[in-house]
Amino acid sequence: MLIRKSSDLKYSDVTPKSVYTNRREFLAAMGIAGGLLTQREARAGTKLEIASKSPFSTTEKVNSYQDVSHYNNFYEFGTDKTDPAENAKNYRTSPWTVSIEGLVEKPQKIDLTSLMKLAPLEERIYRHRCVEAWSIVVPWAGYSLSALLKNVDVSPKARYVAFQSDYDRKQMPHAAGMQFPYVEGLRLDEAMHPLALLCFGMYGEALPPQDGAPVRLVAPWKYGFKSIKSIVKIKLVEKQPPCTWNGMQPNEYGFYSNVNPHVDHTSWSQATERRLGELFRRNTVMLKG
Ligand SMILES: Nc1nc2c(c(=O)[nH]1)N[C@H]1C(S)=C(S)[C@@H](COP(=O)(O)O)O[C@H]1N2
Ligand SMILES: [Mo]
Repeated sequence: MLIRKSSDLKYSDVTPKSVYTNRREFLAAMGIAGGLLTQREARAGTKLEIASKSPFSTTEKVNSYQDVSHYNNFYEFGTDKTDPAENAKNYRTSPWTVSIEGLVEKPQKIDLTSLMKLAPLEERIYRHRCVEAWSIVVPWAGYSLSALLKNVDVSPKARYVAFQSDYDRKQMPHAAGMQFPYVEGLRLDEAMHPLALLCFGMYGEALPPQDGAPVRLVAPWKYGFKSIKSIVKIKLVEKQPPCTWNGMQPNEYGFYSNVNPHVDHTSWSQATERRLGELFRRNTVMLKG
């Protein structure tokens, strides 16, 4: 007799047809919807339900999916731009929970499915500018981080939001170039700004691992390194939290790091940028919010 692992069982093997055709309700009734649906919905490439196109979008031409998913900074998966696409392939992003803690009235550990349902997903096309003077234009999917923050009742003492990425040595043997976990932060009013996006997808699909699956920040008015990937913790704090790049080279990577063509990096100009897929450099413009 063939002994099958429970993971090989189909729903039809354990569930009467009348029930599994209504799988969502069935799972919800069992109280396990969170876990199982997360695994399905979090998988890279899964189509997302997008409620609207955001008026915050840029009208610039979007880059190809290929560019955006094969030219990445994600040091947990290696320091070369082509490393993450290769090394993050089998990164497990489910089950996934984000802990929201610190100076909030309602601290919680929230699973990805519940987190995604907190607010309707919008498509936002943002230009995304790396401090290394390249840029891309991406149709992200997510909602304003403020929706999450409002949901946990931030206490009046909180002044900053600290973010932390996942760090799993076993899954990230190529991690190099910095101390992990990767951490970032925003001042509370910046985090509450509607442009700050809690992002779950791109091009209408769940994020691929190399772009920060299953949930990342996108702060388009700041240099790319502020947009922390694969977030597991969000903590409301009173003092400016430590940030990975800022901690390594404070004069080159400021805490605020708003994109500004008039303020050069210590080693190169920030006046121009190379848009991925284009031949000529273009002038960097400040984001008009
Ligand atoms: N956890 C984590 N988040 C990260 C990084 C990283 O190395 N680790 N790199 C940052 C930098 S420098 C940039 S430019 C953007 C790149 O995002 P993208 O690969 O989706 O374009 O992610 C940011 N978020
Ligand atoms: Mo970057």
